[in-house]
Amino acid sequence: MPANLTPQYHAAEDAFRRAVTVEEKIEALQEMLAVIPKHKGTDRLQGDIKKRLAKLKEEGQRKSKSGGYNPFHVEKQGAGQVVLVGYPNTGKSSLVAALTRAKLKIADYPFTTAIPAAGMMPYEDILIQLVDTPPLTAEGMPAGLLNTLRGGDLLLLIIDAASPDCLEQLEEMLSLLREKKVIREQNTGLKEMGASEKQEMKTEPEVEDEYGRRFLPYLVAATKMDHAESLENMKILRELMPNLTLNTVSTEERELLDSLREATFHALQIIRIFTKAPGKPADMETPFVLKKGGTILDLAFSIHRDFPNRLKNARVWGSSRFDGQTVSRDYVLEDRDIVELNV
Ligand SMILES: Nc1nc2c(ncn2[C@@H]2O[C@H](COP(=O)(O)OP(=O)(O)O)[C@@H](O)[C@H]2O)c(=O)[nH]1
Ligand SMILES: [Mg+2]
Repeated sequence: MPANLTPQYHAAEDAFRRAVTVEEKIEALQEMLAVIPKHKGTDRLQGDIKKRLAKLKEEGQRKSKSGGYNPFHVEKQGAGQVVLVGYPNTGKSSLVAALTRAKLKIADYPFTTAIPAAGMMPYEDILIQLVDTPPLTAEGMPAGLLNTLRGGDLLLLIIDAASPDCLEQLEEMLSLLREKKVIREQNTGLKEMGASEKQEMKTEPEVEDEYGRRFLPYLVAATKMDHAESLENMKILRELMPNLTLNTVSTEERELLDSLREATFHALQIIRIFTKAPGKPADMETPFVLKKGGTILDLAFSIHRDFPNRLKNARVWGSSRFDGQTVSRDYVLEDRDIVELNV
């Protein structure tokens, strides 16, 4: 029996996908349950939603019982949240300090960073949140860190280019994150890998976790490029992992820092949209940020939950065939488009 789901249901499901906090997720699931057409064809779906709701409520209760404050939960701010991951002394805190104005403890001994700390990184007209974290260890992850990672939009895996252990650390880090299902299996291009194994990894289906969230994308950055050994180490790393996209960086080199800002922006897969009121110039200072592939409807939704209902028409300057073209609600926007929404 077909489910015949309504636009109302799809809108609620959309809200669930956008939800970040447990509270938002619960709210969205309740809405889904409220508007889902009640008949045999949706029985299983209804059961599934109820199960997810129960699980989230339990999670929310656990949180409030433990006092409400969880240092490993970092509230999202800005255009995207990028969580740094790496072993001790690889330069995570220094990098966050160099890219943001955050004041962080930096020292030549390990475990200076005990809990996550965030700073905002300017990139052109937006701010991207960087989260510094306590390090991975030989035993794996410190308690709580997994939640911090899962909460992010993008991981920035940090290795120390000056260290002879950097290849080993990168491999360990990748396998740990795969094992914890934070990142998906992927062909990293290791030469010693057999051909059949590579094939298998490529065809690995995109799996989601129990909340319908996808595995996180990641970037790899090698720090301390100003060290004498770094260039040679990176040459070897590139030979052994030819398919790896490696961002080399140093707190001492402005250009490398700027390239990393840009790589981070692109990896976040976001677009910036400027809005204008009819007959007025656009506000070119503070763009709305949408996921790549975002539509007029997504833009309206991000301005206000009710906005899509009131929207009469929209005009676009930028990606449209001509300036000020009237477009439909499902028009896919591009980075730096200007949009006029009329109600
Ligand atoms: N020369 C150089 N030293 C760095 C760089 N980044 C970090 N360091 C040094 O590496 C050590 C560890 O840095 P820290 O940021 O605390 O590493 P974390 O444990 O990963 O947060 C400190 O002594 C830093 O001054 C860099 O780009 N160049
Ligand atoms: Mg640190």
